[in-house]
Amino acid sequence: MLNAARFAFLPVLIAVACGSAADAQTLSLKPADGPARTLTADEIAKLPHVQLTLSEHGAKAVYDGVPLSELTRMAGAPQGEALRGPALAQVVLVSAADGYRVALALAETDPAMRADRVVLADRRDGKPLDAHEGPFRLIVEGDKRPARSARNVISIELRPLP
Ligand SMILES: Nc1nc2c(c(=O)[nH]1)N[C@H]1C(S)=C(S)[C@@H](COP(=O)(O)O)O[C@H]1N2
Ligand SMILES: [Mo]
Repeated sequence: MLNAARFAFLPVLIAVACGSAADAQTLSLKPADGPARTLTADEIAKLPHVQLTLSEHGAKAVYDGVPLSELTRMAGAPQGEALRGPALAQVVLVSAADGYRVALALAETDPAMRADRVVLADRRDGKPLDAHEGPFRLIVEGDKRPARSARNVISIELRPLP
């Protein structure tokens, strides 16, 4: 009886573990003012994507991802011709599950400003990113070292400098 009671907890434990794994498949998108919104991996998969081929340690990997400009636009950031003046001092702060953070200038992420693309990748070689780097990874095209390529990205915030 005691053993049966103990095993009765197993499905509960499994459900809790799966629940928290599902919660991690989301991204918090925070405008410069106003509340953050949460995007699921499914919602991100439906946004426009671009493809980048990266060579890491000699091996090639093809990443698919959403241009960061698409996400900053959804968060109300100015783009293109409107990205001038005080907007040039806006920062895009990308944070990862382990506390790793990468700051970019908003203008760096704008395809009307720079040829090198900045992307939130959600697929690698056609498959969803694994637990080591996913579900979302920042890719900064043209970087000579992958230090800004934050793995396990959980939030993107617009931060106007005071
Ligand atoms: N979340 C997170 N992303 C990170 C890091 C980190 O410590 N945490 N390290 C960075 C550094 S310095 C490098 S070189 C690459 C290493 O990526 P890899 O583990 O896929 O080789 O991840 C980058 N992204
Ligand atoms: Mo690194």
